[in-house]
Amino acid sequence: MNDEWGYEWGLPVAASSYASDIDWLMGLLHAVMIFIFVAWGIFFVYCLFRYRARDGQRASYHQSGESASFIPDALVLAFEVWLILAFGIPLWASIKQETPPAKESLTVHLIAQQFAWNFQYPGPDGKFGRREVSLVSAENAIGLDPDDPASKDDIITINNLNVPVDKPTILRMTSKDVIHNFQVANFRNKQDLVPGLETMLWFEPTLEGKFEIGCAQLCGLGHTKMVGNVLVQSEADFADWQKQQVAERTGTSSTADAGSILPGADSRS
Ligand SMILES: [Cu+2]
Repeated sequence: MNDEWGYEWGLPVAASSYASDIDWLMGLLHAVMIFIFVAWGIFFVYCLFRYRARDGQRASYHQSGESASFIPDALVLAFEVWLILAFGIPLWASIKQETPPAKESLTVHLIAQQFAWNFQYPGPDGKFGRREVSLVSAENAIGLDPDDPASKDDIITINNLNVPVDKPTILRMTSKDVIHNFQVANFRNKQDLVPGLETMLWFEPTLEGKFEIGCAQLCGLGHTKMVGNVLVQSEADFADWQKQQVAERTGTSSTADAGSILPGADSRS
């Protein structure tokens, strides 16, 4: 399984615009924690020898200098506050609050269920077909309304998310049953999908390739099987894929000249 997505020792290949910032923060945190661990370890061993029981001398259990004891704790505290204020909160805010504008992004709806990921693309008309709970069936997993004109060219995929490279993708997500969590480790992101709510996640892939989608919220017996693929394609390949999907969906080949789902992508041809 691991070969399929190219996992090796260490962190998975960083493949989104914010992945390297998160990796830098994780690296900093680990480096300082290793330093603190080693420094405390050396100090402990020193104390074991320095204050041990010897001939004619009892072991000393009590600290003599009161004032110096707070200094290491204060340094660790100062580091952690600095880490949170200088890096953690700004990075979190930039990912969570500075969503790319929808008109420059690909927007996809994601409806999770036990145990699959259903993706809905708006199609060339740029409009998402209406979804209706009462229409949900084995064949119509997301309850797409066939009478809605906007639904005619929608692309529906299961467990496969195709996205263009170097363009933001915005996922508008919900769940049909229980709480799931969309995660792509290569993008360094994660977001809950909650029944009755719409949650949002965005990412801008920086590498073409196939990456693993995993469910990061224990959601039932099939949880571990709830995996999918995100295929990051060049803009041209993505446009070809879209045309092919729309042609299959509408049963015509005349859609080749239809507009792209992707705003600003039509200049290619
Ligand atoms: Cu799940």
